[in-house]
Amino acid sequence: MFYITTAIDYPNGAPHIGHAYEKILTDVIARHRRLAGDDAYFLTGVDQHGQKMQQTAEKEGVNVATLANRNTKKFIALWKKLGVQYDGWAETTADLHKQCVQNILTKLHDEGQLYKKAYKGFYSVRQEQYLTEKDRNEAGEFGPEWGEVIELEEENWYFKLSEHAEWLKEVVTSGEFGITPAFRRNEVLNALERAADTDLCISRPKDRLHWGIELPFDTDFVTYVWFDALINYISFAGYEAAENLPDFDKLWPADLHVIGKDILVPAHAIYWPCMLHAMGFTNEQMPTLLVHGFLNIRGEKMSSSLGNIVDPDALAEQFGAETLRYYLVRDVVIGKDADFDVQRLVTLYNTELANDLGNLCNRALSMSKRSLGGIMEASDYDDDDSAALRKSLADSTAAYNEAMESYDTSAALRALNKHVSFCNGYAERNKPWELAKDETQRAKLASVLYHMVESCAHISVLLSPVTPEACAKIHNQLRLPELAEKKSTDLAWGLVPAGHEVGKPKPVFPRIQLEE
Ligand code: ME8
Repeated sequence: MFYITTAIDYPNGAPHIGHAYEKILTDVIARHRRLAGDDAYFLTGVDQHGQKMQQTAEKEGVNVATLANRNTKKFIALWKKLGVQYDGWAETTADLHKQCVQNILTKLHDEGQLYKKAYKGFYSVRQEQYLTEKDRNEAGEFGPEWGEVIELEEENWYFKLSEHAEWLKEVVTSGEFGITPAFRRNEVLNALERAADTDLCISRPKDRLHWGIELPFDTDFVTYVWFDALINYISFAGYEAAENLPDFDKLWPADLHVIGKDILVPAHAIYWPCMLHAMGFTNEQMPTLLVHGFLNIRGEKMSSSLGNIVDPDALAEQFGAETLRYYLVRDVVIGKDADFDVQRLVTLYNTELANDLGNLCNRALSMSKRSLGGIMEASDYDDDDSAALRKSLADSTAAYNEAMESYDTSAALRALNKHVSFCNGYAERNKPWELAKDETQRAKLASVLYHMVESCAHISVLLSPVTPEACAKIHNQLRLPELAEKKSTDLAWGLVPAGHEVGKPKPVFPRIQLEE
């Protein structure tokens, strides 16, 4: 089973375009795994506890549970609208999750992995963590990335993270704890050099933060939000659970935790593997991380203070959910930052979907209807250009599969578009509309149209993880709904049977006209 998760989002507002990118990327990868013949289990959800949630609730003057529930609904509604089809939904206020976190804390406490100590120091309210001297910048200050920094003195519980640092270095270096893209691994190794001697504060006194999971062995404290949140990946996968949950042994280790670059270090690359190691997970049971970049706005970070937050719900309303899906996984190169650009969204859609693929499907079907009565004939006619088309399809399919294996959705979609462009060039060169006027060219006409229609069938299967609804429409127009059941490994030439009657074309990708 291919077990894939995303980060769980803070529902302290409405979901933004960065949240949407991550969920869509993960959905596309999960759908592609299924297309490639795997079983896949996709878990996502919301991270409802923590100081950020408590602060937002205080600012808005609402109960924090009410805030969490209200905003969680916005996330669920958006994922439905965007076709993000998850199998499991993780809400950290769920009883089963709280129970799992408390069981783990009890076990670690019993085994001497946790200790209590008093600490006085600087604390970043934004990052919800204590700062050390190493966190000061060259000017000797705590930089703006830490937000408001206050001085605190309090007793807390600590996890002996430093005891696992050597081990972590080994598994990062050996690749047993996988981090992709590979350049991110160095970032982790560098961070480990800096942080190897510090333990992790895993509690917050209740008089400061009440919105969290109570420590089972010291009820004056709640659990630090990251310690709670990371556990979602196992609690909702059935770890040590009696409830009606997935079979943990079938899911774990996670094949992929899809996360943004800001939560790689220290949370996912340091805390999480060390927590798993302390719980007794072996090297073979370590998950793999897929780290994506950030979506920025004109080179700037998206933030409510800059007022430049892009709302994916409004974009889906205006341009369609699948237009947004296509744009995000086509334009953003995995691992890299990208600038969100609505003009580019429209251009990519109009060029690659409306003009290239839409045009190919339309002309292939309408000409087949008009000149062959919609019946795809087995024709003996062949020539170099048709052989080149078949080679182009084979090459594009291979490039698509290879790119998708490394989660490079952008390269995969470029590979598909290359074949679509070839097909449109093939139509221009072979002019089926001219061939149809000459009875002696009947065999060539049938062959040319077959090559075009067959290409539409292949492309509509390969593109289906990204634009599932549009591809289902193409399958229906081809009158081949069974294409939805095809695996990428079944895509040999001849998906369209000889003698098959195709349906009428109806534009699947209408052009977007942007008003000035
Ligand atoms: O970090 N572009 O929640 P979150 C791309 N609750 N991705 C972005 C982004 C942007 N502009 N902004 C945020 C949290 N993200 C924790 C996670 S996991 C156990 C707990 C990504 O709502 C970010 O990198 O701040 C993260 O992967 C996800 O959105 C949720 O961010």
